[in-house]
Amino acid sequence: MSLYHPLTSEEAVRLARNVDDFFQENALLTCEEIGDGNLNLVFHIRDAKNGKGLIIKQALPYAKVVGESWPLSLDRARIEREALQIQHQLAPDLVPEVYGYDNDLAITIMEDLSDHTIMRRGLIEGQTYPLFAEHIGRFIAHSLFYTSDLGMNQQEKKLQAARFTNPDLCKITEDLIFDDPYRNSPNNSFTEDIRQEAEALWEDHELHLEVALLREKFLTHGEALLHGDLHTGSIFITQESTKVIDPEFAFYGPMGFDIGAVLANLLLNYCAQPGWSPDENVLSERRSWLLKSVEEVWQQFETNFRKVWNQDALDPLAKTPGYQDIYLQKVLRDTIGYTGAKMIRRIVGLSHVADVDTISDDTLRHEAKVAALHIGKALIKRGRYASSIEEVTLIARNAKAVGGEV
Ligand code: SR1
Ligand code: MG
Repeated sequence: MSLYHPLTSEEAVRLARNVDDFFQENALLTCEEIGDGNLNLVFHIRDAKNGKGLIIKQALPYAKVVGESWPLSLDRARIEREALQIQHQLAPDLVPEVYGYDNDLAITIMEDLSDHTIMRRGLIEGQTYPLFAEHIGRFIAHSLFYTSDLGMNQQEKKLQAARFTNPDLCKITEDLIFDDPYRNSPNNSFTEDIRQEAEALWEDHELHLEVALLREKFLTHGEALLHGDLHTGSIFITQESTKVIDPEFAFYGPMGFDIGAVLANLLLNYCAQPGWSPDENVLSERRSWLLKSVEEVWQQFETNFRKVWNQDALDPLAKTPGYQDIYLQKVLRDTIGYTGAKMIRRIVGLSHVADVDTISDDTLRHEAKVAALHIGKALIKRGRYASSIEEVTLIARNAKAVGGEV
């Protein structure tokens, strides 16, 4: 019989007390359920006296955002926890520490990051983060390189890929990113003011071809252990620190998918900023930072990836002249395509982003959506032919829908 049941706060506190050497024996512990995502319960347990805390995350057997009619495997809790442990090993300063777990209850007990802010919230409020690009570029480079055939034993990699077979969560991505937006799917969710733009996506056969190729790559190219959902809601941040959380969508897929997730969410915020910035000067500063970050995230990824490749590559042919450059060009092209796909899904698909949807001014919210669709489409169509990251920022800067020139 399964031991699984959703935890009560009392049970969460009991589990927290059992973590070795963490809370003092008689500590007065408080517990708050703070899960605001689509899929899980999240308990924050703190010592009322000194504020020391930890997090217990529990997977629910269905997608919270839809309800019990959308069942999801609880094994994703194990997948998330194992991915966190691997990523923490590869980038210890950039991933929270796991203190414990219980596979039957589908829980992971981990470091409390409540002194950090969710990056999406910070960006909406106009914050900029000077170390973000270096941190996330290094996280992506290390977590991808050392779990790929380049950086780990190729037989162990196959066994590891089997442990990260994640069909339920991959199906969410396959449907919500690479299917629904391109047809009249009941899963789609968009406002009437963008119906014309949404319906144009259903008829754009040039776009469909590129999305089909991106989808095929997502389905078949097990290059590295991806985070799988690396948007700005999966990143906790301060001016000094960046922590990547929530890898429950982890699986072996194409590297560009993770990088594209980061860039797409910077660009969604870029499209939304007219709705958040108090005046033109602030808007221009924030947008410059966002576009600079798009370029720097890629550059930091590339620099770190080349460095670990040159130091640690295990593949016998890795040092072949020209191979590294061709490999990185492929990752760049994939990144650009996935960036576009991840922008479009957040405007017309099931699950949106607060950056755009919570803009209070109707016109600015509408314009943000149109801009995101415009840039997203252009990136998907450009991806396969691109040769530099600057092509992405040029497309964003020049998009008519954001007040550009083209
Ligand atoms: C039903 S889950 C919807 C979305 O939330 C997650 O963060 C993923 O991005 C997923 O596509
Ligand atoms: Mg998540």
